[in-house]
Amino acid sequence: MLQTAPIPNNLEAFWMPFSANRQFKKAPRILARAEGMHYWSHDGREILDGTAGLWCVNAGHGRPEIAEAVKAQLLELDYAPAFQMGHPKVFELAARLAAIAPQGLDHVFFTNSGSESVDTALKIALAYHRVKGEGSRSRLIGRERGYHGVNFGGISVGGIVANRKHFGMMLAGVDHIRHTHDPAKNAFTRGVPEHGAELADDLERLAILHDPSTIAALIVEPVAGSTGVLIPPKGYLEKLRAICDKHGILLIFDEVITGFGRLGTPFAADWFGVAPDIMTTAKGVTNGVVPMGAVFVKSDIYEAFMNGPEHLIEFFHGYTYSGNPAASAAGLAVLDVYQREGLLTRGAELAKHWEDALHSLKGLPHVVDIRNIGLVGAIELEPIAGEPAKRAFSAFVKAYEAGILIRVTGDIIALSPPLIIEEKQIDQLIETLAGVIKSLD
Ligand code: PXG
Repeated sequence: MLQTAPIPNNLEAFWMPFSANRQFKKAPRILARAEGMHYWSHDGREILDGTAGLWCVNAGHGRPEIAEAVKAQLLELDYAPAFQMGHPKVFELAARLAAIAPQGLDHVFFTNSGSESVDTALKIALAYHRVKGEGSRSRLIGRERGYHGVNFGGISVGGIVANRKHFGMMLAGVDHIRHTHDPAKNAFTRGVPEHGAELADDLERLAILHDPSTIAALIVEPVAGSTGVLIPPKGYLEKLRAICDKHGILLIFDEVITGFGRLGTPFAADWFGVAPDIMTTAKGVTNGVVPMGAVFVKSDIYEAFMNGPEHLIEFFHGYTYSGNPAASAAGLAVLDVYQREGLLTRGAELAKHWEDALHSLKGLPHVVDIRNIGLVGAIELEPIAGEPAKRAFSAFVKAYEAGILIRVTGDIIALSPPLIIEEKQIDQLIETLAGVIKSLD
């Protein structure tokens, strides 16, 4: 099979998303092929995938079962209108997803991405209160450093400054609780940090400030991913749940990254034993191969919409491609793989080896913190004075040259390999990364 690919003659027309376009186009990193734990670069080098693509290829690359299911579906029924019509696989997929979801989350609304899942969840929350006769609940609360995709709802509740500052006023009536990162107390913690559960009280403060009767929902990532892996302190999510319950605020977990086995349980809600009212997912639902997102809601939320004349649409929302046949077929085949190979809990078996390997990097130059949970890890580097993000970006480029794919955000290296990774591949990833870190200026 083809192991190399030509660099396209014209790199100019494509405006690359979330990329340093000029740097890339001077020294392109083109991927030619992928299989299992590896990519192959355009010039035929094997690259160990330390990030499951972009946190999505949980079952590893090039799975023939998934490709064949999508091909068969496209030949049988390529597209079915998503509104007022259905096709078998979307119902089957929703039922199978509901069966593995945390308890009570037994209805599924399909989207095409994490960003759409988030905006869908926010709209469900607002509309839910309205259909229940509590239309005054129109405020949405997010958290500093949160990442909830790039659509207007998501950046409004999100807390990553660079993703917000260019885009005007966004949604009105949004506020944010504080983030949970406290390196002074928690640096180099293995797993869940001890300190910081009281940060959840910030929600109580906002509830008092705005009056609880104006607040529709709180959205948080159970483990913040994109901002550089922030693991919630012990007892923190439980406290958020309790405050939401006290005030009738819906709790939305954004599990776009943590869903589908990333922490060693099917969802982060399972890991922490805290159940949200709404849960957003994408990425791993199809192993990243066909765009799809899924929003899970509790029965009483779904049922609240099921009133009024039966011929009328209950929720004025949906996408042309919501639950489209190819994505649904991919989702079903992916669930088969996850279940056959035990991948939704495999991370738990590897977590200790992963943790030990990551923390072996402590003491290397510039390393100021290491964090881990399940099969997620982060290594925070001291920034170069006056040049934030440069040291980690250089680590990313050098790592790629050394044959490993890592992600960087600011000066934090994030790792989230496919859940099929073997212990010796964890060792290879971390040993190569150690060499890269030692070589940094
Ligand atoms: N919510 C969360 C928690 C996410 O992590 C989204 C929503 C948006 O998903 P879409 O499918 O619209 O991109 C995400 C996406 C990274 C990285 O390296 C993270 C994401 C996407 C790309 C890169 O941290 N998360």
